[in-house]
Amino acid sequence: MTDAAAGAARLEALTSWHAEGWRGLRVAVLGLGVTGFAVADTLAELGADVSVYANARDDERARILDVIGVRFVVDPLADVPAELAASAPELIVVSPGFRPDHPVLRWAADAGVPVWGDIELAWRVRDKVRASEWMLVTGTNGKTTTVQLAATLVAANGVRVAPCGNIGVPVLDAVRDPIGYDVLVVELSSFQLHHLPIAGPGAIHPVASVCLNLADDHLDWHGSPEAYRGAKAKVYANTKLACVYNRADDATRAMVEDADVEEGARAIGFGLDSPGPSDFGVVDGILCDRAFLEDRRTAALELTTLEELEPNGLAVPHIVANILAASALARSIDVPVGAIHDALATFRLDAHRIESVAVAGGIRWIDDSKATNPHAAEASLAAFSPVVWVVGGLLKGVDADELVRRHVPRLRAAVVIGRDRTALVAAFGRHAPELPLFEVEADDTESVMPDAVALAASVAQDGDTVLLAPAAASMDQFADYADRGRRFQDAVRARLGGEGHGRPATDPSTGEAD
Ligand code: UMA
Repeated sequence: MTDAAAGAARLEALTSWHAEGWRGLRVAVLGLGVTGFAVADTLAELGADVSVYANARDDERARILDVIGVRFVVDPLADVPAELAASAPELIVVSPGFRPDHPVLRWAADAGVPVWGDIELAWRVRDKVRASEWMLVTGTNGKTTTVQLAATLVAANGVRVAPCGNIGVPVLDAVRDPIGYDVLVVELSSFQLHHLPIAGPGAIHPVASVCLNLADDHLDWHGSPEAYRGAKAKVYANTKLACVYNRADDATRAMVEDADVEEGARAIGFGLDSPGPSDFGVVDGILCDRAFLEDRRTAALELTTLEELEPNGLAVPHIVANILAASALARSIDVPVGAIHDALATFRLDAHRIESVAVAGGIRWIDDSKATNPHAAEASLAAFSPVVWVVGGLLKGVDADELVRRHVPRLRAAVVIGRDRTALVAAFGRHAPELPLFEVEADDTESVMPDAVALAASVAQDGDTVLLAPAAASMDQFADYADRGRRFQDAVRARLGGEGHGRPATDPSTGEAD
């Protein structure tokens, strides 16, 4: 056997926490964020010979790596570090933020060094405590809300379940939980999916899976819409019971049709219209399961109603779509509809997701800072009218022109934030030359939101919604979307003083799903 063949055979056999081959395996880990740290810690525990490479130092993590015997190299990573090449790694485990055309990944491809993501590693070692079933959730928008919903619904049936993945908790941390879980609901970003194999020992076999929707995002990372779509489509590979897709988004249906799934897996559609047999949907304000019941040709099961969802701010169309998708995942593993109904009654959305900040003088102020791409802003805009729209930030190579064009009729005015506002201002110029348009020229983090809020207040009228739905990432002016949302809320409260009061932001009568 050649060295390469022996190396491949060794990695092939690494399908269990308890496999012999981890010991002494030379692994290079790329990145020392949340992922890189969990990967290095896991591999050290498995007895591998681990080196971590990152372009910035993290003192706290570096100190712990030192204690657990992991080498840490800080290097700009503009090219392949000499130390990495010289160490001849048998495996590279890459953090999701590294672009596929990164020099180290190109070098690995040329040198024949296998590259895994953290998700593949987690799948291979999932039997550390007890092998749980995995549910996979991806999509351009609504992933995190759907993961939280699905985990809440599954837990309502007395099952030990963890939401994890791109949501912020590495899957490796869930896998190494001392008690273990029956079910993991895993949020997968397109970056994580890109690195996942769909066949062979590293390929996930989920019990159920969903791609919630597909719109252009992260094109700078993937290189093309096709590559982004291809990554998302991997979510359905090898699904055992239910491939859940969005009836209003043909791209997700096509992904299911093209997927290689396990014998007996079903395609389950969700949407805001009436469900067919094998679907989840809405009839006369009632959310229904018409998939997981014997007599689905003639009957449906009631999950909850829009009226019951309304007081908690959950009756907004795109959240209803997320609820239907999460219910489909939960029903695929036999969570009773009664348990779903009761769990939904107490579910709350996270901060900065169409969060109502205040209502004052007939104007409501909504923080949807989490709308970090045009598709998310679309769903948010569709739920309100008339709108003073606070928009802008880092567009990540995505074109917002169409979004602006479609929503002009519902706009009272637009307030453009962000360091580079050229593309958005040009889009408004093309599609709404008459619309009052304000640019926030201040560029220091402190002033952006107070200025934006003052401009919005100067134009908003009784009955309007001032909506922060930036359609863009935040990092040009803020630490992250939460920082951006917090600063918006602070600015609104500072301006209104004691005047405003929060209340759930829902208007189920308007808009469309994502
Ligand atoms: N690094 C380099 N060079 C690079 C890129 C990164 O050296 O070219 C190093 C950094 O110095 C740092 C580390 O890599 O040491 C950071 O790695 P990372 O960017 O992969 O981030 P993590 O901290 O590991 O967090 C990742 C996800 N981040 C990204 O995909 C960018 C987190 O999603 C996720 O919660 C976490 O793993 C756990 O799974 C965040 C995200 O923004 C929230 N995701 C995108 C999204 O949701 O749209 C995809």
